[in-house]
Amino acid sequence: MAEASQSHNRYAEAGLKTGWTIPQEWRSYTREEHDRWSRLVARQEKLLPGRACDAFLEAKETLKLPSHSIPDFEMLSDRLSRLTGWRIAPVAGLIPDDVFFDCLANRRFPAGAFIRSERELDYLSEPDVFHDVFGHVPLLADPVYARFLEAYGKGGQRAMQRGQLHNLARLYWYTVEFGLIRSRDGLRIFGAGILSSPGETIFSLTDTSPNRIAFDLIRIMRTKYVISDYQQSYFVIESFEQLLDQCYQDFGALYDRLQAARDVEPYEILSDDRVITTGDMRYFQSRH
Ligand code: HBI
Ligand code: FE
Repeated sequence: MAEASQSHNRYAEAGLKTGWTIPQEWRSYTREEHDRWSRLVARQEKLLPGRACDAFLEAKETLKLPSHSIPDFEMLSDRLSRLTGWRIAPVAGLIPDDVFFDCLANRRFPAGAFIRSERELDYLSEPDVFHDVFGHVPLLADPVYARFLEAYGKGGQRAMQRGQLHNLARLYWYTVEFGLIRSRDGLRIFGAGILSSPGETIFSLTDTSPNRIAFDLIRIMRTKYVISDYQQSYFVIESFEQLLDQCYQDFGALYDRLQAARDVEPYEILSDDRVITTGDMRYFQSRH
């Protein structure tokens, strides 16, 4: 997520001048921008029933996430905060790690206020309003997920002090962004990076290429990731309770163990992994 976005971003300067949270200025979105939101939402809503986890689909209804216009963050925050206390903080793009963690620790979700350009409809490297609000915000209405993400934010300071942010960032990557969850009817998606991508929505659940491996905290924190392509391994949680339970602990001892452990490549399977599907890696081989 480090590449500079080439889309026109009317907030870029405001962010630099006034701190990291900026006014959303909802009235300044153009008809084209609202229309782009509508098309992105429609495309995902066609794909997500039976693929996204129930908690996500239900929360999207409970929050009345608008389908035809970019949400007003204040209005949406008012509904969300009544449920779990979380609010949405408009930002211009990526913010520094310490600011990001501080937001999460205080139940503030930093969300890009700008929307991707027409050229970037399928993929962009910076988090925009569609990725952040459509992808991330609904699950913040789930009380258990809400506590997990707050705990993650609180863990950030500690990881930074220890120089092990890369380990913690991998947890975020393989759960909050690209996580799968088991349901009675098979695997479902909860990661926002998948939920905001039509291609990866299908790929992550049904393609024969990637590995799908049961969630294991330390294993995930050892696993490197590639940012600009589909994942070579997806990790599957049992429930948000499991996620919260595993992460609601002092990571000090984990970090000590991680220092002694080697990194794992994104495609690797380890002997004690609980493997759900072993990928044939066809997609990734064709990309070389
Ligand atoms: N800023 N706006 C924004 N969104 C992110 O997801 C984000 C960020 N800054 C830092 C950051 N993520 C990473 O440090 C974490 O994912 C670990
Ligand atoms: Fe994200």
